[in-house]
Amino acid sequence: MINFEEALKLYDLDIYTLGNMANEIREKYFDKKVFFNSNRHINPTNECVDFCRFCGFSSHRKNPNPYTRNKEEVLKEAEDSINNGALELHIVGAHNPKLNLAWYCDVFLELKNRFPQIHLKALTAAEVNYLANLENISYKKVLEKMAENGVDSMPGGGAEIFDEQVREYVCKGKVDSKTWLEIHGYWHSLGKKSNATMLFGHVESREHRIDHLFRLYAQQEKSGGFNAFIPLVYQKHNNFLNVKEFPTGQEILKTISISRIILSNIPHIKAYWATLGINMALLAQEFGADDIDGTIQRESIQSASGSKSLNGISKRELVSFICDSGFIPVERDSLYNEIHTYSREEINAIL
Ligand code: V47
Repeated sequence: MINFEEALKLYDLDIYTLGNMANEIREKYFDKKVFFNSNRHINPTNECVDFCRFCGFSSHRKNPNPYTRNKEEVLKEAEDSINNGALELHIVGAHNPKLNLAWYCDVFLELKNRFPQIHLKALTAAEVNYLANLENISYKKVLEKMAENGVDSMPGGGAEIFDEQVREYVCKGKVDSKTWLEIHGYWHSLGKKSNATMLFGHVESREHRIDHLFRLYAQQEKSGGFNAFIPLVYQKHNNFLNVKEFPTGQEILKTISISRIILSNIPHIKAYWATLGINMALLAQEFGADDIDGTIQRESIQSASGSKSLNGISKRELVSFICDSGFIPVERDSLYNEIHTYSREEINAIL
């Protein structure tokens, strides 16, 4: 394992040298495969008691359209998504006292009863922490209830940047870094998997990113349940972070490559196309990433701040883009079991 200074120095390498180092690792494990899944994002509410400066999704002065769905509306949305081919529901929202733990558990249980085959990926560690405070119970209790009521895995949201000073500025009041990591650790101890994110390209420095990666590495050594790391590129519109300088393409690719090198104990690096754009997400596959996320169907968080991901992407398009970029599209389930590998002939036939 390299130390902090050595990790930081990786940024000084030229993009090709660094990219090759990361690509060697991704090819050793996954050759030319690019993983994706058939998923659907469902966001039951955008009414949030917390205030994150980077967020354009929650209802506030710049996005004055508050909504809170009822259970039937969420179930209907889920049913439509499943009819459209979703194998995973990614359910996250805002910190809203109208939707308590009992409400979420009721929805999860009903979803599992009606659609037992579906994988439920739900509630970020930030939401878990919020619900624990709302109910005046421990986060452990919240996680146990989620598991009892059918949640299969947890998404990686809410990590933002672990450095306490940056965190205080960008998302004051949200789950603290130590608790975010502990929540994932306890979830892993229940035999469950989760992901981890990092929001970058705003007010943080390279040092803050390396620190974030090192904290994740250390947690993974302890609890081992992270499947994927997802470096999310900050989208600038419709929020309250007054950022003037954005990361260059090279800085983004270097950050992805460095993630692959440092996080040797996390199997997958996801280049989330909703924050990178599809072309950059494909290019990132040559710089250490091996996953691109999925069809999504509807994306409300990043698109609220400017990304072009509102209506997801069709499976046909996704597999043909992956194949045209010289890679092998592999549809996976939510736990990275391979479902189907697409050949060029098959893709030509469905286009
Ligand atoms: O934690 C909010 C981010 C995250 C902005 O686990 C923004 O597979 C960019 O975590 N620009 C939620 N990002 C999304 C998330 C996620 C997405 C896809 C897959 C998985 C997974 C997890 O969205 C939040 C926050 O960091 N976010 N605002 C913005 N302006």
